[in-house]
Amino acid sequence: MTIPAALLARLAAATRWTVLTGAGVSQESGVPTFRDAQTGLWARYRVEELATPEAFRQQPRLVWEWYAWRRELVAAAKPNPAHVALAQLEARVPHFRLVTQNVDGLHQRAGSRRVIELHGNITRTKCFAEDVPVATWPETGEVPPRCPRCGGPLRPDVVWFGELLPPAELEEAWQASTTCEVFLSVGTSTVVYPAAALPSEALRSGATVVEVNPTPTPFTDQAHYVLAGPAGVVLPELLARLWT
Ligand code: BV8
Repeated sequence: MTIPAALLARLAAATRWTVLTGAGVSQESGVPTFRDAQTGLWARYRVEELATPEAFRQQPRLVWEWYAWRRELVAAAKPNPAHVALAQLEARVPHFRLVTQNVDGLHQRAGSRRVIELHGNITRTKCFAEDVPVATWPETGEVPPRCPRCGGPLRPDVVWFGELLPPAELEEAWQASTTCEVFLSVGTSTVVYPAAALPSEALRSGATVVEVNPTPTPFTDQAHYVLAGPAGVVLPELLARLWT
């Protein structure tokens, strides 16, 4: 992987980094990306058809079981060198912000201490009616299980299409994107808004913007640098070139 000397110099001098990650960062952990075609049981559904409140209202059992399947897959997955490199970056860079679209919690399992989760976390559950977290519930065999307080159906604590992002996390991500010196957009197809607007916001605010992705995205032409490789290879290489 050739990393331009000018980029290495810029990164070495920067004390304020913001990194935005997408499903590509977890791809090398065996977690399928959204661009990957759905497999097996879910092959006939598109993500946009399942990850919506309407889908849950119409087919609560199907949507709950899709997330239960993804939760098991994520629980069995291990953080990969990309997640580890980002945790190491957090320890080395004075002002480091990690913003993720991922809901798999692998950044935290790799040691990242501060993760801005724009789209929630699949390991957390909340009440569909009250929109408040629910940690435990009586296992009655009913699917989806019911909220112990109001009896309404439980749902995963993630942001579905057509739902607003958590305001605090979105504001923090916006701040992190408009005040950083360098912005890395890693493993995202840059198509889902408002998260997909963050790289452009960083560019507009004067940051040096780097895209890390093996394939081009709608943002590729605007990035200052493109490191066209898997995050699990590029990010450890970047650290090795900066700090050895
Ligand atoms: C919102 C959590 C305001 C759930 C996700 C019409 C009606 C309603 C809304 C809209 C509409 N039209 C547009 C919208 C807005 C909509 C949107 O942007 N839609 C898109 C499809 C056009 N956005 C929303 O609805 C958002 N809310 O706008 O609220 C509102 C409210 C009402 C009405 C209007 C507006 C909410 C969006 C959040 C949805 N939730 N996830 C769950 O996970 O189940 S989105 C999900 O997909 C991800 O979180 C991520 O954000 C998104 C894209 O996924 P990526 O992470 O980018 O992954 P992807 O698979 O796409 O790409 C992987 C990339 O990795 C590829 O580029 C690949 O090349 C690369 N890669 C592969 N391997 C590697 C790699 N890179 C590095 N290393 C590797 N090894």
